[in-house]
Order: sequence, then structure tokens, then C-alpha cells
Amino acid sequence: MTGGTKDIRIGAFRVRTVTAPLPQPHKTASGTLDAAPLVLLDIETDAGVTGSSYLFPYAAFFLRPLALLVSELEELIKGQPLMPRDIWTMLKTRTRLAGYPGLMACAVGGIDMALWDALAKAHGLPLASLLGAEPRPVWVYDSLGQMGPEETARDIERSLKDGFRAFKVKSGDPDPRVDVAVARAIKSVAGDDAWTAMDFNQAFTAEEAVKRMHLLDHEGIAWIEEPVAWDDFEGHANVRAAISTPVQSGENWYGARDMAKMVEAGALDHAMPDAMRIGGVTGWMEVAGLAAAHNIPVSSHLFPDHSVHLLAATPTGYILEWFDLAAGILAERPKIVDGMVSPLDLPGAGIVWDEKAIAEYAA
Ligand code: SMN
Ligand code: MG
Repeated sequence: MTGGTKDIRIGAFRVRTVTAPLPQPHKTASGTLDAAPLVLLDIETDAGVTGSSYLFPYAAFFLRPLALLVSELEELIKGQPLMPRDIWTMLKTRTRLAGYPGLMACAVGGIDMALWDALAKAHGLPLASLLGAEPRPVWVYDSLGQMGPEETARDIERSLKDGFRAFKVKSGDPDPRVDVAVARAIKSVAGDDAWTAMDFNQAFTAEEAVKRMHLLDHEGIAWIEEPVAWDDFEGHANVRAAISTPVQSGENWYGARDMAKMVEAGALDHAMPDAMRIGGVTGWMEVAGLAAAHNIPVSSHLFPDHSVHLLAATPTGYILEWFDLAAGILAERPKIVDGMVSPLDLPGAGIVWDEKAIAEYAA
């Protein structure tokens, strides 16, 4: 193998846990996020580069179990060649009997993201370049929590000043008319043609979702996200058949097979894999290929640092979600200008820890 990275060996893991601050609580129809529990992973190599990633276990009670699981997997990986796809295949095989969905998938995805970061750094390349694509500015939306119309309007004013031109809100207010008022508040501030998506976070039955969407179906919504339970593929298909607004899902997929099942069920207009949960870079590229075959737009879920590179290397790459969970412990952030986000001009995924903040927010 050319490029002098033939014999790089993977070294020790450094696993840390933080509770990163969020600028404000992030309310969804399925719970509120007051802070971001994160596992920070650094994987050394014998080539003098270290790969980094952060993992998001969603709930604080999952933080230590996820950190411990990542640490336990080190002995399977340390000393192996720095070949992320081979490591991913080995881990998928070794975790088959133990059960992959859930924390195991998050651990494997987080390790994969760090290993690809290391490989890109070993080649002195941005991650997108290692995947064969030019790093480039990507269309981005600001992902806002569930608020009333007045608060949403104020947040849209702020978001426009921050450079955003597209927006997503968490929806599913007990009063469906509030969702309509929120959609109209966004467009009253950002303009009637402002790209706007809504996320129900799995809160409804297909029947309830259809009833709600009849109120929203002519409000110019770009997609309705997870209207029913993420793995209720038939429910997604029933909602999709009954409304004109495109249906979006994917953040809870544990691999391309989950996407394939939704495509087969006729459940999907858009796909949005979560870079960690889908299986890291390796898992993402499987979804990217499947989406290209079906001409389905691919957007990201969280993890903007890796996702801005992955979307550049995705044939049907569409739009990046900006919900910057790890901002509180990262030293540099991609810039957002006029509705586009550009990757940092750094090798790998551009993750630069803010060590002072990590010490302050150590969990
Ligand atoms: C979401 C889920 C969990 C935490 C933050 C955000 C949401 C999204 O589903 O699409 O951003
Ligand atoms: Mg969502």
C-alpha cells in the first residue's frame, strides 16, 4: 500500500466523560435535554497521530456504561493495523452474539469515527478527501427545540444573525394548533420560502400523526421527521401515503439494513443517519450507497464535525443538522455563513478539544 501508512498500528484508547453545557434546554416531544453527556475518545497510533471522536449516549445514566464499553473494546483493537473498515467488520462479528443495537452500536460507531480520523491525519488529509471528495461548504439548518411561537420567532431572529437560512423545530405540542402557529412564526421572521422542517420525535401513532399533518400539510414544511416510533416502518409508510409533506427518518438506525427495510416498506422520502449510531464513517458509507441507488436525499443527525465531511462524500448529500452538542468542550467550530457550513481547514474531522473546558465539565 503506498503512502507509507501500510504498517500503522493502533495504540491505546483514552476515554473521558463530560457533561457539556448547552446554550438552552432542548425540548422535544419525547423528553428534554438540559446538558450533553459525552464520551470523549482519543485513539493513539504508532505513527504519531491520534484519532478523536465524541459519543453521545443521550441519557446521563448511559454515560458511564458507554465509556466502560468503549474501554472494554480496546483490547480487541489495540495493536491491530489502522484499517477502520477491517476493525468495523471484526467488531460487528465479535458483537453479534452479545447483541449489537443500542450502546454497542454507539461504541462501535464512536470507535470507527476516531479510527477514520486517525487514518486521515496519518495521510495529512481532511476526512472528506480520504473518502475521495473535496471538502466543501454544505447546506445547513439550525435545529431548535420545542417552544411556543413567540419564543421560536425570537430564536429565529438570533439564528438568522448567526448565519442560518434553514430551520428545524421539535414539534408535537399537546395542542396541534401550536405547531401551526410555530411554523407560521418561523416564516413570518425568515420569509415565506424559508426552509422549515418539523420533528415529532416518534411521539404519535400513525393515525394521530396524519390528523396533525392535515393541519400542517399546506404550511410549506420541508419534511416531517419520525412521526411515529423509529422502527414502526409500516406506520411511517401509512403517514407518508396520507400526506403530501415528505417523511424523514434515520437517526435511530443501527445500520443500512434498517434503511433498506424502510425503503422496502415505502416509508421514506429522506434519510438522516446518525454518524455514531449508524456505525461511524463505515456505517454511513453503506447508507450513502443505498441512498444513491434509490435517489434518496441524505442529511445528517448531530455530529457536525464528521458529518460535514461525510455529506461532501455522499452522492445524494442534502443538508446538515446543526445542533452543536459538543461546542462547550471543543476549541474550534466550523463557520456558518449565509446558510452554509464549511469544514475547518484541518486534517481528519477537525476535532480540537478545549482541555480547560473538559476539565471544568468532567463528569
Ligand atoms: C434530537 C434527538 C435527540 C437529541 C437531540 C436532538 C432530534 C434531532 O431528534 O433530530 O435533532
Ligand atoms: Mg430527530
